Amino acid sequence: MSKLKDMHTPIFWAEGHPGPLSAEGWTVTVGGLVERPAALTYEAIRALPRSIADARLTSVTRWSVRGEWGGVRLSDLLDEVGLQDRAAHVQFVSYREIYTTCIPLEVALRERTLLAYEFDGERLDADYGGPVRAFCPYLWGYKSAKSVVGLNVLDRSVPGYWEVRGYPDDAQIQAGRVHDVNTHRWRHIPDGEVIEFLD
Ligand SMILES: Nc1nc2c(c(=O)[nH]1)N[C@H]1C(S)=C(S)[C@@H](COP(=O)(O)O)O[C@H]1N2
Ligand SMILES: [Mo]
Repeated sequence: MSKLKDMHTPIFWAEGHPGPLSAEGWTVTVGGLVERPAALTYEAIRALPRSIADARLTSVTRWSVRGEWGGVRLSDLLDEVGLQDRAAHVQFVSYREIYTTCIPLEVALRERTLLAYEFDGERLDADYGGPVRAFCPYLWGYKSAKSVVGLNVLDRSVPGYWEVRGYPDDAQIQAGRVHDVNTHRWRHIPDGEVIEFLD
């Protein structure tokens, strides 16, 4: 069990649950418009500076879960590989390469956008996108690709799994009611990013 599971956080695997995934041998390739393309093992990702983002993952299907997401800031990771001048978007590629999604570089570089491997101090299991997933609290949850095996820095946004099925590419969080997974209550959220606990 995990805290996310204890709270009954929904588990979304639109492309099908991959089954258990092991951190051992896990590699994230980083390519596209970078100076030094890399293949980072799970251990190499863990060796990068660890950051904690107290923030919410908020789904367009109107639920939201808050906790301390731990991982490496995407900005720190991208510093390691260096960006080329034309870099403008970051594409995440999930395990099996069926689920992809892109976020603007400007959002990728914000302090709470992570390549996350923990929630409230526990390692993420495959249900919740372990061993490493994108975590981007500034946009709807479909931008937070799970079980990431690739990052591609691009000069344009490539529509991903949900974007080709009609969800907006900008994924701006809209005001309204969401089910708060932590408290089992409905709460109102304002437009825009959902970062701190909102009353
Ligand atoms: N690979 C993959 N990543 C994914 C999804 C998915 O179906 N497959 N669903 C997305 C959506 S719509 C949301 S809201 C969050 C949900 O994260 P969770 O399943 O860990 O709660 O994951 C996102 N990342
Ligand atoms: Mo979602």
